[in-house]
Amino acid sequence: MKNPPKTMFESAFAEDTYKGLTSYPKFLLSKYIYDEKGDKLFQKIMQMPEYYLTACEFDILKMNSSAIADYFSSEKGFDLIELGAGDGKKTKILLQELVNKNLKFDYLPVDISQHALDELELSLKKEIPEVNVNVQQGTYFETLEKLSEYNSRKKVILVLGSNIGNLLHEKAVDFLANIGKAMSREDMLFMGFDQKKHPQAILDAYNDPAGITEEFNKNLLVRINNELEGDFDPEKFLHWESYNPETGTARSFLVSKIQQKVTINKLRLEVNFDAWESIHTEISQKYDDSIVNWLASEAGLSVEHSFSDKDNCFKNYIFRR
Ligand code: AVJ
Repeated sequence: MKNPPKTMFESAFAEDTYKGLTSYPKFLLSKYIYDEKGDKLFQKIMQMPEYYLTACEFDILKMNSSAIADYFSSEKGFDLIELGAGDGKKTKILLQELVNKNLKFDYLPVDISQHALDELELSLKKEIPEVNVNVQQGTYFETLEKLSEYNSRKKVILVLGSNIGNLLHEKAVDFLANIGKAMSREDMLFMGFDQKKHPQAILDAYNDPAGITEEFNKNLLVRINNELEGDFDPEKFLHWESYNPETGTARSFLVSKIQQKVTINKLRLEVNFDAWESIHTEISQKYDDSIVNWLASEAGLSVEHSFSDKDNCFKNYIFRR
């Protein structure tokens, strides 16, 4: 069956998995890593010494919180809208500073997971009770659209953690342009971009010796087993990372150690792997100022300011329309 009808699939995950495993070369989409177990593994990754991104961005926010708060500030108050809030560890530095400065604002974390939002709201109540929290369950763009319809005061949109790095440039431009559509002239976008650096540091961040990143990557196979009745043996695949310093693209793969056949019942699919055949699973794009400026201009935005750590390991940019 080359082009099975849409109705054959029980979910987007099923459809995308079918497409990826019947393509050549094979691929899977990294967004499906993040079920409950994937979320937990990513929390672990953020605490690994090799995963420098989190510590670098934490330092940037810590060192520049006052200047950042001044950029955000608005006389009539503002809405701080965070796309993909996670556990809010980094955001809390900014929230504390905004509270210290007595600025008028509401914090609107946006996430697909109501559970993640509930936990964030609870921890904020304990740690920074002065913050008005107004959680938004939904997809980024539905929520942004909704908010730009109702709201007249300044919006500051926050995207931390270089989450944009999972998108190829063309998709990244779409992402930025979609955010831009929801922005008025006084609004701001504050976004993190991991920077090009020593290739070995990047390879180490995505290939830790403890194997946490490997487990994170293989969670795709585990999810296929659990949700689509697959029979992948994760042991029969190895995690492989590559980094191209010319394009700034880090790529993750799962490589079949042997020739093997995998059955996925709910897709009514048998997948054959040659020995050493790969499945591409994730990209983690690295940037420099000229790439970020180019992406911004393609999306109809411009860079107003940027903040970086002492080693230029990571940067947070402020964009306007
Ligand atoms: C959540 C997309 C920023 O690409 O660095 C971490 C995900 N993948 N280790 C990244 C990830 C492997 C992460 N982002």
